[in-house]
Amino acid sequence: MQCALVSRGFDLRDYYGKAFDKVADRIQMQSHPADDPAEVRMAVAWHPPADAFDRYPNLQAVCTIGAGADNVLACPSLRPGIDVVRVVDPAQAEMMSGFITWHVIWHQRRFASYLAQQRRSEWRRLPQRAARSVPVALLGYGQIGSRVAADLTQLGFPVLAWSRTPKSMPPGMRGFHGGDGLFAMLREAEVLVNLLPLTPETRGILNRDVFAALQPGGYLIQVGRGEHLAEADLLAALDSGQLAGASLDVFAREPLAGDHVFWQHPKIVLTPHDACDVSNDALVGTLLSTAEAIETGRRPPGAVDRVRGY
Ligand code: NDP
Ligand code: OXD
Repeated sequence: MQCALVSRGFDLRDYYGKAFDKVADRIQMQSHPADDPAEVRMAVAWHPPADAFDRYPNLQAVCTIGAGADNVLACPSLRPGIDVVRVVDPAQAEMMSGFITWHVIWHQRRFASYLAQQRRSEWRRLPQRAARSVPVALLGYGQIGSRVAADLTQLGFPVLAWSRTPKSMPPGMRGFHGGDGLFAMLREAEVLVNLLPLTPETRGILNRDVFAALQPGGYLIQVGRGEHLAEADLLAALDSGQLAGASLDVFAREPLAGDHVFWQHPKIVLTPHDACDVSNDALVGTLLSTAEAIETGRRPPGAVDRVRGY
């Protein structure tokens, strides 16, 4: 099967060439624009150019190279009826959980203060706080959120989680849903972790009302999408002390501009959208199952609900 590689700003082969080699006997990868567009029935895409899919009249499915499908769903040339398939990867959920846990403990154990003290050669012990006294709220309880919730619970943190639909939660966690549920959860939380997909309902959700509802001196861990965050509201919450700090991995404009205020902000820890990529193995599995579904006339596993937006 012919598959077009469609992205803006970087070469997908640089990241996932090994995965493409593994499926080469079944799926032939063509750089976009492909020479024989009518033969192309699937694509791998990340931030595709606006007109990218116009070229392929027989395109049936587009695989993302990530857990989030928002950048493909937003492409104007994605015709109705083309399936968008995201990668669901337990190995990625495990690594995301490690990343998030590190930032939760960074806040709980006051490592930002200790780093500042070290820079001043200052020996001073700060009050210790047990994990059980630092409630963590998760926005999103899906593939990744549920793994993070389990791991944080294991470490003793009280975990609250917000989803669109009600969930039955394991012991030690509490679930919330809907607008009222969101604010009921936030009022009990000190750390807020954003693990939502970007949809019309979730765009801009990290805003002043949400920050104000958290316990004073709260902390934000933002690993969803940059467009979830109202940047000016975050800066105001950091300035007022309502938030003690924030860890940011995703940004509305990536790469983040060199003169952006976030780079030098003393209360912000910043990483370049690096919380965790999907693994080669998971991408191989997604490519093969998508090709097989197209060949047998089925909907590919992992196809997102295009109306719901995730
Ligand atoms: P899932 O689709 O498995 O889970 C999404 C969760 O969000 C579900 O619990 C869903 O609720 C909830 N949700 C969606 N819309 C709403 C809403 N309007 N109100 C309340 N809850 C809502 O996604 P993943 O866990 O796999 O990934 C989540 C996101 O994490 C990705 O979309 C991506 O943005 C981000 N990500 C970032 C990475 C990074 O490197 N920084 C790496 C990987 C992912 P319900 O269960 O009811 O459907
Ligand atoms: C993402 C990913 O969706 O890296 O951000 O998987």
